[in-house]
Amino acid sequence: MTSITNSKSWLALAEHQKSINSAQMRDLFNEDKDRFNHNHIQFDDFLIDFSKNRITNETLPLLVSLAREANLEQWKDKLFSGDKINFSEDRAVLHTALRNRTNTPVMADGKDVMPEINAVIDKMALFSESVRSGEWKGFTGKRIETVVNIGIGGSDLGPAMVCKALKPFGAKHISPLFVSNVDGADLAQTLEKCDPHTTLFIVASKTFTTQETMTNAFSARDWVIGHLNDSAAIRNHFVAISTNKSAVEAFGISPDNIFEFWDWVGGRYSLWSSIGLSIAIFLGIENFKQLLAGAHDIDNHFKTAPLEKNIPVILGLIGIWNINFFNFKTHAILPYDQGLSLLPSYLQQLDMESNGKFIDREGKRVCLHTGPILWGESGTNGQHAFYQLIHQGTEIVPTDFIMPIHSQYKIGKNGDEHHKILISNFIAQTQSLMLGKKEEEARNEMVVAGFPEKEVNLLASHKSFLGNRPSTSILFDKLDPKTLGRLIAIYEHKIFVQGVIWNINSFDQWGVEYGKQIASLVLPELREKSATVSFDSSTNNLINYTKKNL
Ligand code: G6Q
Repeated sequence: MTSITNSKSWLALAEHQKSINSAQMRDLFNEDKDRFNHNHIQFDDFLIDFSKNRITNETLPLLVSLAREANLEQWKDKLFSGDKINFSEDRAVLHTALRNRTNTPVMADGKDVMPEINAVIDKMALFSESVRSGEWKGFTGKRIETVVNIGIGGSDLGPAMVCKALKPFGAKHISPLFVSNVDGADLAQTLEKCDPHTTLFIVASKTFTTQETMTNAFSARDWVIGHLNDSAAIRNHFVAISTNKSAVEAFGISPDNIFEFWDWVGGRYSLWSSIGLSIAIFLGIENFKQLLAGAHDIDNHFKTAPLEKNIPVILGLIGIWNINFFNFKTHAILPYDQGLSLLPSYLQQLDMESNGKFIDREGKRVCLHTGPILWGESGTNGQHAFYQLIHQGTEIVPTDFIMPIHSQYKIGKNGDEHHKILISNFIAQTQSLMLGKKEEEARNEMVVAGFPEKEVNLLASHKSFLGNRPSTSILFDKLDPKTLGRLIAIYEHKIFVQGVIWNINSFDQWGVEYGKQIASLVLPELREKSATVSFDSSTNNLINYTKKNL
């Protein structure tokens, strides 16, 4: 395949970028009073405003042509129909089947996967309900009050983010906790909050071999057995989610307590599978199904909406425009919702693990920038920290502002004063990033405010803002399970769109596998008393210094 950078639309976009490189969004808004109208998409209660990006009326048609030239429509078909598009692992990519609430057959390797998916959802329903109702008892006959998910990466971030985001929908009598880091502090501090009689551990690991998860799981097992004085207690206090049944059984978890999933579910796309068990227990299975239903709505939208009106497509293309044509290499996720404070980390994995790749589908080095460095923090906290750089730094950071119109909580004056302040901050930020403030404007402001001339001369430039900084706003009515499902699926498909255009496989993760492979190289050396000499001088000395002082 010839590189996308030689395609007609790419070359046209490069020319177009040159012609608008110095255009100022504030002028574009002044010249076209309707700019918002033709640069937003509405989908039920979702409003996606992309008008504060550095685009003109010519940009989107060119970007959409690029998507067509990259065969996006055909790639969408391959995604949904179970083709093995994760060719480097010889796997289909079927997280969309997990939330296929219409139950139309989805084939993988010639077999409809829907019956198996539905059977696991039914098993999750029965189990989560028995834990919530108290029918499932701990070894000493007490009901479960704490559920600890032990997992890492894709087996942790999704459930942790969702349980935090949807806390108001959660059971009041069950605390969901998450342990991921092999740093013993993580498990130790979590266990301090747990009563062994009333704690259920979910060991979540697709492979059931991940060093961090297994180390934490073994220590948690020792803790339970140590407190309850009987290894038979494992049956009541441990369940597993894995594709590796034999390893789970070897750990001592009964086959009845294994929740299955499949190799065609990538770790970072797995919260929709049984990896979501902690979500189902905390929120209840009906809310878990609503989460699935929300994602399914976006799957349908992504499948059927014309490219020009397709939310993930437009977001993906604007991302390409910013990264590849403006060279803006990072992207900030700024949710104005405290519940979504883990969303930046969640999306960081989803995006950077999917598209942080320099080898294309033909095995050659790509000749363009791929995945952006994704980062972020909830608003308004970030405003008092890194927004300084976003407003006045030398690096331009495109941003996604995410905002529910209604809060999950009623508190303060009239029950909504906090939320009005939050909304006003979000809107003010997007406006000022776009508008900026010329030095002359800063000077005039200071003169009107009565500052002495000397101070005006000293400070006007410091108080100026270049503006023209791109942002996209994503609004919805209220953060609930269905809405969150939609939001996550929008980003999943956005990432897919970009991977298609960059001609990379968004679904493998050899960088992560490499980390797993090298994790055990140093450990034997740390256990060995004699001096280590087999590595480079820095590594040898780091090991030897540690051993000496351990
Ligand atoms: C996700 C990655 C990675 C994975 C973890 C945990 O796409 O592959 O984050 O989820 O490394 O792996 P296990 O579930 O196998 O323990």
